[in-house]
Amino acid sequence: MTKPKANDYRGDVKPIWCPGCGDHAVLTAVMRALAQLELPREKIAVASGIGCSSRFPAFLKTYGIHGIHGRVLPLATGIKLGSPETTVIAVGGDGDGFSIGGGHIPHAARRNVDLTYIVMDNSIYGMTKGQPSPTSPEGVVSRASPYGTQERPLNPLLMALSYDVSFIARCFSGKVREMTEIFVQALQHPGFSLIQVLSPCVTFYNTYGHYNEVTQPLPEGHDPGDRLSAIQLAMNTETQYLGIFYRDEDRPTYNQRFEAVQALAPETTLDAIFESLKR
Ligand SMILES: Cc1ncc(C[n+]2csc(CCOP(=O)(O)OP(=O)(O)O)c2C)c(N)n1
Ligand code: SF4
Ligand SMILES: [Mg+2]
Repeated sequence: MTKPKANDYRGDVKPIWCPGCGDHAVLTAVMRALAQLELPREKIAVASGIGCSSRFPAFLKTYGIHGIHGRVLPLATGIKLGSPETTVIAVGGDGDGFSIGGGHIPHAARRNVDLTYIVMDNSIYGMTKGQPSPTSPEGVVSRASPYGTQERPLNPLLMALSYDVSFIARCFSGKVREMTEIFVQALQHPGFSLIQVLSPCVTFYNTYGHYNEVTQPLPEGHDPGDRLSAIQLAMNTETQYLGIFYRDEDRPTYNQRFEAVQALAPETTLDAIFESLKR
């Protein structure tokens, strides 16, 4: 079999994102990472919520499902439990993942479902034309906040670190090579990985210039096994570090736990269960 190329994973539907949208770079990095890992297309499923970023599965030639707003993690969890051999990628935006869907992250984390969750964080609701999102900085002026937002932004990495997600990283759409490398590692991680991609919305909140200034690689020598150090680095909001903040590979995945339970549970049938309920 010949080695796959990134383009082999490209779908027939052309991305409808605005020219310059950071999500184009994320798509390129995902296709390159899948090719690098030589994953067969029929063994990949990509699930999403709703938003510009959530249109992602349509642009790939893999299995995919464009789900409902905020429910990408339950959807992806179900796919992984039902089809353990499949590599499952969950994608979506900051609104989808941290606002309406925020309540699902701690549960995916404590289950350690073997998923790669890529959040394209543009700090705005792109699809609905530019309302502030949970990661919009204080004071952002938008159509829905003409006097500036009056809320403090959420820090997604600190949140993930406190939920004890087992793989946590941050990338920037302006750095595709580095992003590809992180996706490769996240896809290989046995457990739940959450990657925050700073992915600017050029139409409603263009942050390329800002991120070019404030992003830099994690300090050399950072030990991803050191959660406290990861917390300290994530607390730095002046400098937005890029790279793998935290990684713990010594935990069972949800599928492994299920297999163990299945081995313990007696063989039974639905008929037998209904019979026992009659008694
Ligand atoms: C239950 C529900 N509530 C609200 C909406 C409207 N809606 C669609 S996309 C979206 C936000 C999208 O923002 P984000 O997830 O950050 O994605 P982006 O478009 O920025 O990539 C909202 C509020 C919806 N589709 N469904
Ligand atoms: S509106 Fe923003 S997030 Fe949506 S496609 Fe355009 S640039 Fe991307
Ligand atoms: Mg958004």
